[in-house]
Amino acid sequence: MMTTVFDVQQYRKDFPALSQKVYGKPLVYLDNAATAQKPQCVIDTLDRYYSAENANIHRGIHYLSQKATDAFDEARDKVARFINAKESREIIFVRGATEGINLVAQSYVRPLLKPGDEILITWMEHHSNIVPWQMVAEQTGAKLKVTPINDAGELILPEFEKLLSEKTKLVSVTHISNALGTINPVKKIIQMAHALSVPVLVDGAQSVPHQAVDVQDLDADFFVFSGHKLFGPTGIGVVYGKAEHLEKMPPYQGGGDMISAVTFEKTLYNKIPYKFEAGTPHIAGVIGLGSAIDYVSAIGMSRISAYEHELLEYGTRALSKIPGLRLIGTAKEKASILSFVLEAAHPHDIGTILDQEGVAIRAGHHCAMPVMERFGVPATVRASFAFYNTHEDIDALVRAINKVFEVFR
Ligand code: 7TS
Repeated sequence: MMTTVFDVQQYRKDFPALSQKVYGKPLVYLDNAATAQKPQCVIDTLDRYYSAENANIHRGIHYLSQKATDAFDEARDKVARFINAKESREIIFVRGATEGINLVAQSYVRPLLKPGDEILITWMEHHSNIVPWQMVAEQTGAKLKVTPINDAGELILPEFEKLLSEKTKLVSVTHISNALGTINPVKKIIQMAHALSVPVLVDGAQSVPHQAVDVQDLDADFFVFSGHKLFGPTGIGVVYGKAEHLEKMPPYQGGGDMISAVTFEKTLYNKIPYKFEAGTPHIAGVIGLGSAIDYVSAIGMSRISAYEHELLEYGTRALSKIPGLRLIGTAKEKASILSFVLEAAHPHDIGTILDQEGVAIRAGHHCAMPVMERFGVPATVRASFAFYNTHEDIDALVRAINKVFEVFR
């Protein structure tokens, strides 16, 4: 078997933003869980679309409209193949993971819920996978149940099993925690839920950029993610839903393109996926996302995971040597996120000092306030890696942390 070297320096050249300096220092971009940088091919795709192919889709019969429509449809096929959906019509374009979860909450879960029914989530969810369920619970009289996590930041599966019941109408769980890096055993969770005929939504916002995803192998009922964390444009995201669910769901929003016929007496809805895509979509975003998927697929998601795992191990070893540094999130199964606090300084002050050194991280609660509460910290510093990060980036992070000690001596 041929083994290929992971040529990170070559890949870095594809990302123009990475070669810049900030405050006269080379940018070390470690905020990939918030959003990822874009390769030139994605930027070129957007440029080409707006320069030469801009037209609305599905409406015109003219040349440009046909071209844009073909590119749009092709991108839907690419997304379907990327996550191994059975059919392209199971792919719905939305603004991002957040809108995707809201769509499932309002169109799938809300009509099912009666007072006393339950939605089961976990303690490590992003606010986007908490608040839409609270809203739908308030609208229907249902209850939100939360699976606890242990001190390493792993789900406590026996507790999950106890909380699952015939009252549970949906389980919604993140594939990878944005605040802790924990990789959840979603396949097992789905099996446990399906044993009681409970459908499962997987929040894949943090997983699709870092590992291969196969929605059929997982047997997920719904799977959502955002394009911008996958090296694609902002404002575009995906809901995968099994066709059998999507067929039964009412539309999320009303408007153009989601209908097959309108009279003032009655509107007949379009077939899936169009039923869920009211109005002119983010055409450039969809085509740009297709280009991002081509780009990462050519590198190979399993090679990306293997390389990032090595980065994580190197980073974990390096940070563990720093006196007074406490890692928040030490799960056995972890993705390339290092969240930590220092005894010496507040995360926001650390963030400011790191920024001055050119090291971009996020300091705060990471839209996961219950996680912060669970670990008894107001905030953490979070370094999150992508496949274009290097061992030198981690060395720069460690040097910048040492500066913090100089300031807060
Ligand atoms: N789910 C998870 C697990 C996330 O990490 C995020 C964004 C979302 C949902 C929402 O995605 P959006 O694209 O709709 O906003 N997470 C982060 C983060 O960790 N820092 O900034 C955004």
